[in-house]
Amino acid sequence: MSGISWSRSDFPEDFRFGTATSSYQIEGNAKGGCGPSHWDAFARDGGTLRGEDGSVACDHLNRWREDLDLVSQAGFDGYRFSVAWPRVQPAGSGQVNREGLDFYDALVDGLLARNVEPHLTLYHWDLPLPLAEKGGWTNRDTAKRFGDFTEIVMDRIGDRMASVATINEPWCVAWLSHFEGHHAPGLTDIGAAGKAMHNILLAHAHGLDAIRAHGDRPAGIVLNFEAALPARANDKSETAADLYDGIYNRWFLQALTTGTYPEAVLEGLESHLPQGWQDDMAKIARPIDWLGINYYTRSLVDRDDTLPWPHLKTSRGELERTATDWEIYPEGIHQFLTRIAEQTGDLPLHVTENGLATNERPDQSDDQRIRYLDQHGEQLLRAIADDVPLHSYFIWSLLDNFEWALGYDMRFGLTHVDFDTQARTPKASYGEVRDALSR
Ligand code: IFM
Repeated sequence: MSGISWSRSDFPEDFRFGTATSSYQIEGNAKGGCGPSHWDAFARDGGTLRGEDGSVACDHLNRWREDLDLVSQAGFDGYRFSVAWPRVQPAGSGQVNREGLDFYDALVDGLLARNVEPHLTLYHWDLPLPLAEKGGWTNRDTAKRFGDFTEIVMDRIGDRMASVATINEPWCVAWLSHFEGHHAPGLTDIGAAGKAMHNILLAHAHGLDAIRAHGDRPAGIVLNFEAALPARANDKSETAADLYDGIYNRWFLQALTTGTYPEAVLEGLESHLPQGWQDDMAKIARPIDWLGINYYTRSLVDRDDTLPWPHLKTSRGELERTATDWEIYPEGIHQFLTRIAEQTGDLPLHVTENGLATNERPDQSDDQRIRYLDQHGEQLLRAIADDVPLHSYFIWSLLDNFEWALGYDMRFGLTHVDFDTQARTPKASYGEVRDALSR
C-alpha cells in the first residue's frame, strides 16, 4: 500500500487543513434538552436504514473532549462543526435552551485551548420539528426564523469563530429532500421543491444579516458540487447533463453571485417558485467573504421521458466506486475549483468537505480512503498552481457517524467508531493524514 504522497509543505504557507462534522450526525440529540428535529420524524416514519436516527449517534455531547483531542493530535488547523437548531431553540423559535448554548460555548473554548480554529456552520439539516410541521423550507417564515436563530448563536459564540457558514449544501436541503425524497422531509413534490430551492437562499440572506450585525466574522455559505457528464455522446444526453448541472451546480452559485437563476432550470421550475421571488434576489446576491465547496463524485446523466420534469436519470460509469457506490473522480475537484474561480474571481475558496465511505473491518487498513485523499490532494495542488484562490481543505469526516438515510453502515470517518461501546480508534488514514501534515 502506498500512502499520501503530498505534504503540508507542498501547499502555500498559510494554507489550512481541517476536518468536519455536523451536529445531528454525531452529538446524540436525545440528550441535553435538545428538541426533536425533522430527521427524528423521518427516521420514525421509515426514511432511514433500519429506522436508525441520531438520538445517540457518536455521543459527542459527552465525548467531545476526546474528539477534539483527535482533531488536534492529527495536526489539523481547523475544525468545522454545526450547531443543532433544536438544541438551541427546541421549538424552532422563542425559548432558548441554555444548556445547549453552554455546550457549544465549551466546545469552542475547547478548540481554542487546543489551538484549533473553530469554523461554524449554522444549518446542517437538523430543522426543529415544530417548524417542519408548519411547512419547513416550503414556508417562507422558516427563513426568517433562521435569521433569529443565527442571532442567538452569533451572540453567544460568534466572537470566537474563524469563519461562519449559513447553510450547508442547499441542493440537499431543497432538491434531494423535496424532489428526490431521499432526505427529510422525504417529499417527491416539484411544488415543494421549487419553494425550498428559493427559501433556503432567503434563509442564507437572513442569516447573513444576523452575522453582519454581530461583528466582522468572515461569512459564507457551503455549496456541494457533483460533476455531471452526459451518459452517451449525443445531444439528448448532453442537454440532460447540462440541465442536471443547472439544478445542482449553477442554481445556487448563480443566484449568490449574479442574483439570477439559470434559464434552463427556470423553464421547468419558475411556476413552482414562491410568488414574488424576484424581489428577494438582490438580498440573496449580497457579497459574502468566502465560498465553501463540498465535492465527492460525478454522475452520468441521461434524459428519461418516462419521468416527470426534469426527465433526468443518473447512472455510474466504469470508475472505481466507494461504499456508497459513488465513483471516484478526483479530476472533478480541479474542474470545479477552476470553473468556480472563473466566476468568483478573488473570492477566497475553501474545500469544506471531501471524503468517502469505506466498509473494511476495524482491523483492516482503509487503503481506499488513503488513495482517495492522496488523489484529491494532488488535484488541489494543481488548482493552486492554476492560480485558484484556494485557502483550505477539510476532510469529511473526523468520525464514523450517522450517514442520514443510510444510517450507520456508511463509514466516512478518519476514526472508527464502535457504536456499541463508543470506542474511537483512529484508522490508517488518520495516521497518513497526520504524517502528511507534519511534513
Ligand atoms: O455526511 C454528509 C454530510 O452531512 C454532508 N455532505 C456529504 C456527506 C457525505 O454524504
